[in-house]
Amino acid sequence: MANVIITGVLGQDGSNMAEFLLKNTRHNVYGMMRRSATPNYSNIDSFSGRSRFELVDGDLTDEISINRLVKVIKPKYFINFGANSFVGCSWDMPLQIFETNALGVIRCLEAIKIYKPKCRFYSAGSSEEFGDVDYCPQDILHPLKPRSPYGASKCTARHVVKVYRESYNIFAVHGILFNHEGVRRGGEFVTRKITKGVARIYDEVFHADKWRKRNGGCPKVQPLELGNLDAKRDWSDSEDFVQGVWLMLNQKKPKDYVLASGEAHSIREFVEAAFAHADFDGDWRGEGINEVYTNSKGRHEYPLVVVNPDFYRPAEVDLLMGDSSPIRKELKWKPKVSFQKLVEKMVDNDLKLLNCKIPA
Ligand code: F7E
Repeated sequence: MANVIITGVLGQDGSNMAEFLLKNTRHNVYGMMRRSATPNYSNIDSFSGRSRFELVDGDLTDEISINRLVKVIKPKYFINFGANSFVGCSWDMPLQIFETNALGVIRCLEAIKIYKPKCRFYSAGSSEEFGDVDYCPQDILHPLKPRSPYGASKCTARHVVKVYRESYNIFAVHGILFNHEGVRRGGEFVTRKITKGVARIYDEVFHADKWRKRNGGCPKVQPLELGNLDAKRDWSDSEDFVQGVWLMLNQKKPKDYVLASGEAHSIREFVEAAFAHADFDGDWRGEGINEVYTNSKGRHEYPLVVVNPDFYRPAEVDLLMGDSSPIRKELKWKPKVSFQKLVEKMVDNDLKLLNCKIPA
C-alpha cells in the first residue's frame, strides 16, 4: 500500500484516475484541488467518502504548496493531471497557461527531486504538441509543431520531463494523449457541448407538449452554436486512458507512449452521430458560416446546429490521429470504448441528467 498524489482531481482525468486506483489497488489517493470560491465536486461524488481518499489543497503555480505535499505525503506516484486544458482560451491567457502547464511541471519535479526522488511522476502530454502535422497517424517521433499557447506549453513540459529524467534519474514519463472524453468532460469542450446540446434540444422538442398546446405549430428550438465543423480529432474514452497512464507508470524503465484510438472523425460526424442517437434525422444545408444542420424528420423543420465564427480559433489544428501501437504491443494496453459507444454513452448521460427518457 503506497501513497499517490493526483493533481486536478476534480477534473475528468483526475477523477477517473482516482476512481480507477481506489477500485483496482490498495493505494491511498490524495487528490489535490486548487482553491476556488465555488468548487464543483460532482466528478468525485461517487468516491469522495472512501477512507483511502483525501482531498488536499495545492496549486501548481505555488511551489510552497507542492513542496509541502510531497514532503508530507511522500508519494510513490505523483500523477499530474492538473492543467489549464482548454486550448480555446490559451490565446487569451498564455502566461497563465505556461505558469500552470509548463512551470507547474518543473515545480512538481523539483519537489520530487528534493523530497522523494524515488517517486514516479506522470506528466499529461497532448496531441496538441503535434499541431500542423507532417504525417498520419502521428507517433511518438512526430516533430513538435504546436499551433496554440496550450500546445507550446505541453511541448515545454515534455522537454522538462526529459531533462529531469536524464539529469536526476527520476522515473518521469510524459504520455501523449489524443482527445479523450466521457461523462465527466467539461461543457466547454466540443464533444460535451454537443451531447449537452442534443439533450437540451431533445428536451425542448419532445417534451414541449405544454408549449405546443399553448402555441401550436413548430416547437421553438434554440440551435446549438459551433465553430469549425471540419476539424478532425482522434477521440477515445478517458476511462480507457487512465488505465494506459497507470501502465506507463508501472513499466520497468520510464518511456513515453502515445494513447489514441487510431481513428479520426470530424466535428460534423460527431454532431451527426450524437443527434442520430437521440432519434433526430438531420441534414446539412448551406455553406461556410451559413451552414445549418436542419432537422428533417416529422412535420416540422428546425435548425439543430448553426455556425458561430466566435468559436473559430486564431490557428486551428485540422487533423489529429494517433498511432498507439507501441503501448498496445509492449504494455498490452487495450481500450474498450469505440467512437460510436463513446458518443452514445455521453448522449445517454446528458439525456438522463435532464430526466429525459432515452429513445429505445
Ligand atoms: O476542440 C473544434 C475546435 O475544445 C476540438 C483538450 O482536452 O484535446 C482537447 O483539445 C475541436 C477543435 O478540444 C467548437 O476548433 C468546433 O478543432 O473539444 P476541443 P481540443 O482543442 O482538441 C487535446 C488533446 C488536449 O490536450 C486538450 O487539453 O473542435 N470546435 N466548434 C469547437 N471546440 C469547442 N471547444 N467549442 C466549439 O464550439
